[in-house]
Amino acid sequence: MEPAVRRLVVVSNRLPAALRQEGGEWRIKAGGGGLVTALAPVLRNRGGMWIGWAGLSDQTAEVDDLLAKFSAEAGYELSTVPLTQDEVDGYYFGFSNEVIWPLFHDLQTRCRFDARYWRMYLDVNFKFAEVVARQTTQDDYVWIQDYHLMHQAFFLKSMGVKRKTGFFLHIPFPPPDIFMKLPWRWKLIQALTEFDLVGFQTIQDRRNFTGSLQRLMPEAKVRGRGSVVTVDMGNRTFRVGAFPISIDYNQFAQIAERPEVAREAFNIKEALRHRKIILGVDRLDYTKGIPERIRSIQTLLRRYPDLMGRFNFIQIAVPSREEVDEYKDLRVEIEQLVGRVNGEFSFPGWVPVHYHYRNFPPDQLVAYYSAADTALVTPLRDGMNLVAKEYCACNVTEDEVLVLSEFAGAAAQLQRDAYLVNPYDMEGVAKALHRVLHWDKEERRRHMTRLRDQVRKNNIYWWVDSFLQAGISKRLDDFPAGETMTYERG
Ligand code: ADQ
Repeated sequence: MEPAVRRLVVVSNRLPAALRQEGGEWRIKAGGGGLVTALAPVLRNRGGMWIGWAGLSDQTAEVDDLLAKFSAEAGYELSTVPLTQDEVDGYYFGFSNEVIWPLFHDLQTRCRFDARYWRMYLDVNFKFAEVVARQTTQDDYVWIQDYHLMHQAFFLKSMGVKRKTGFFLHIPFPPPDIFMKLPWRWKLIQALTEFDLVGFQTIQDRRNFTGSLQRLMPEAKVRGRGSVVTVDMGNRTFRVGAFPISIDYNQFAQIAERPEVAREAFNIKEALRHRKIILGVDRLDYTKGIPERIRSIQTLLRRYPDLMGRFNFIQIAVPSREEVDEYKDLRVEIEQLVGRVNGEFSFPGWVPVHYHYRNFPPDQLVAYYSAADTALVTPLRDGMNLVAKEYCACNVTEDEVLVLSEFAGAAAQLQRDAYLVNPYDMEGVAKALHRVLHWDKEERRRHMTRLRDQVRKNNIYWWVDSFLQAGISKRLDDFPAGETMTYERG
């Protein structure tokens, strides 16, 4: 029988709080992005803890106070791992974002394989592991998140610290031919075998991982079938599974049903004179395929001039990694493309592409999801893509269409009812858009109803349950919620 697990401890690069200075004063708010969206409801009021970096190289008492206040409101403990600027540069901007991020998204030509990055990545992982060792006990389940922290179990074990560990990779795992290009491939894959459970977004990612593992460590034998399998390393075993992450479906659907959000959605439609709306929503990142998407819109208008003036494409891009040159260049490229397409096709009273470069509050984002007739979710490669699922949850009228990249993890679950496209094939995307813009109500409803059913059933709580079940034979409800619990299970 499994020993009792007392607490759930999440470890990620960033704490789920974003700090910024305004007029000399620090302010704090809940962080954005897929990871926080997914995990904050899981820890709330269940006696959990979140360990991570606060996002600053110089943490003052004022910041500590803000974090303590945030923690009290969030309903779980926070524990910070302080990092210096050099550490952030080497481990975060360097190894995580210039090596692993592009490599794991199959974009190896963007990688900078710098040995200094690798050393700093190891140093910082060791530092994280020291905090994890100090802040946790053998009764905790330590759930490590994402590609920044792949060496946690390895360092905990090398310190002689026994913990039950699970690791979840939010981004894809590349095919063996691409993974093999990593100069530190053996050490990295060996470190992953030290977790008790390694989770991926899709079965294909899991296969890519076991494929690379068997090439590099031929003693590894994979046993079992289904979404979770066992890997036998000779002297020990660990488990590997596919756990497609999801969203809090009910929360999105409920926001979409609120009268003020429905009104805002109507206002958006009215401002665009009830033309069809095609929507893109992404972090501004080169994996999301935003330039290719805008070119697809250009192709759509060139091939089908009858569509002139009959739809608007709205691209919402949330600023991301703004300090990095590559991201600055991408922003310029997107802005130029928007200008070019609008310059080519606008006429009095109609501008085809609307572009917003900012963070949107949840209500406003949901209003856009509800107003849109078609979501165009076309990453070049994506671990999952929560936007695709959020869009379905918000379509309470079930009268909309999801056009989805076949290279998003979400395609594995949604392929039957999303219209799948290859984001590199701009003619193909244009054709797909032309076709779905002409779908009748019945066809739209048939597909959207099934998409929503799929996301509702396989929601974020299902994701947590399936991971915990595989990791420690427990479910989320086994970590009892306190009286102040503020949300309901979906
Ligand atoms: P991300 O790459 O951040 O996540 P995604 O899954 O699409 O990608 O999540 C983005 C989140 O940001 C969504 O929750 C969305 O609502 C929010 N967002 C986007 N634009 C916004 C805006 N302008 N204003 C406010 N919020 C906005 C990583 C992986 C993904 C994986 C997730 C979860 O890259 O593949 O799905 O983690 O595992």
